[in-house]
Amino acid sequence: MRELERYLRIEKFPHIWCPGCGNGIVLGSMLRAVKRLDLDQDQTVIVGGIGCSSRAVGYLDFNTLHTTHGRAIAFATGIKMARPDLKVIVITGDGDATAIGGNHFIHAARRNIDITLLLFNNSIYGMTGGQYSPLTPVNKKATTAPYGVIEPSFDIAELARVAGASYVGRSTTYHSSLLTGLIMEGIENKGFSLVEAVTACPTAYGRRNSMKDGLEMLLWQKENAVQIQQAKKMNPEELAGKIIIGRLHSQAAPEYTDMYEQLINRSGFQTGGTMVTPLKGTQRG
Ligand SMILES: Cc1ncc(C[n+]2csc(CCOP(=O)(O)OP(=O)(O)O)c2C)c(N)n1
Ligand code: SF4
Repeated sequence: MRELERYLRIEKFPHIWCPGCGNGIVLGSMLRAVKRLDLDQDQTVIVGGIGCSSRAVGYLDFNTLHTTHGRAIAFATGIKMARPDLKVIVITGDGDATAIGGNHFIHAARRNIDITLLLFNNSIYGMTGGQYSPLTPVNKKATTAPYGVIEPSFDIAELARVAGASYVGRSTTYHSSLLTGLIMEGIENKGFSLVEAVTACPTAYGRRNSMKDGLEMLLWQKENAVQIQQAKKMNPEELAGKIIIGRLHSQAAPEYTDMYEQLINRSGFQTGGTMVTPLKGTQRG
């Protein structure tokens, strides 16, 4: 903890999270990644949405932005477009990113804009008391699904990949050093990176689904996670209900702010409105 103190706004503590909540583990993994990459705090922007997980930005001593529900990616896109030189990391919950913010999510992936999205997947809307989200597994209970969810959930990693993300990784909070490594890879990737962190919300999800506390939820993660290399040797029946972890996808692809820069150069205009050499046919009169 002491080694990470320089990244924290210690005066904002104690934090709001419940005993056994996995959010602290995700945050610790992220800060270890930042430390190992030796990121400059002044050159790094961390954007959060709304929810328990997104509250993390308040505890972080970087350039931080606590935005509106579902809109963290939209704000982050604006920051990256204005200042492509900055590292931009988004912290968001499963409800925030895949329900109200779902549209921003797929389009950021499609553009392959250089943002790292750290998705705290606790399978529920924690802050508002346990409504189901698009990532709540089928048959699990929520305040809005007292007899179990009947909607199939997204495989958010797969959605990111097919939409165009150039890096996708997934880990659990039990596998926190793997999580750190994936976040490092995500930050280093030039393009849209999704790192899904499967985390525990004992308060709004666990107790309603027969997992009494954070420890039991961590042990559940240990039992049910399968490394990608091992998963490739398993059949769909064996993989049912399992969480596949590791680097799921990594493929270099053109990045949006780079392409935009090239467009500016091709157009003969510079940012700030200064005309250099207009393209043939763009001059009037
Ligand atoms: C526009 C808008 N709609 C709804 C809300 C209420 N709200 C606040 S947090 C939240 C859900 C957060 O869930 P999730 O993103 O899964 O984060 P968690 O709290 O589980 O970390 C909702 C619906 C809001 N603040 N603003
Ligand atoms: S409600 Fe759930 S996600 Fe929110 S702080 Fe408590 S345990 Fe964590």
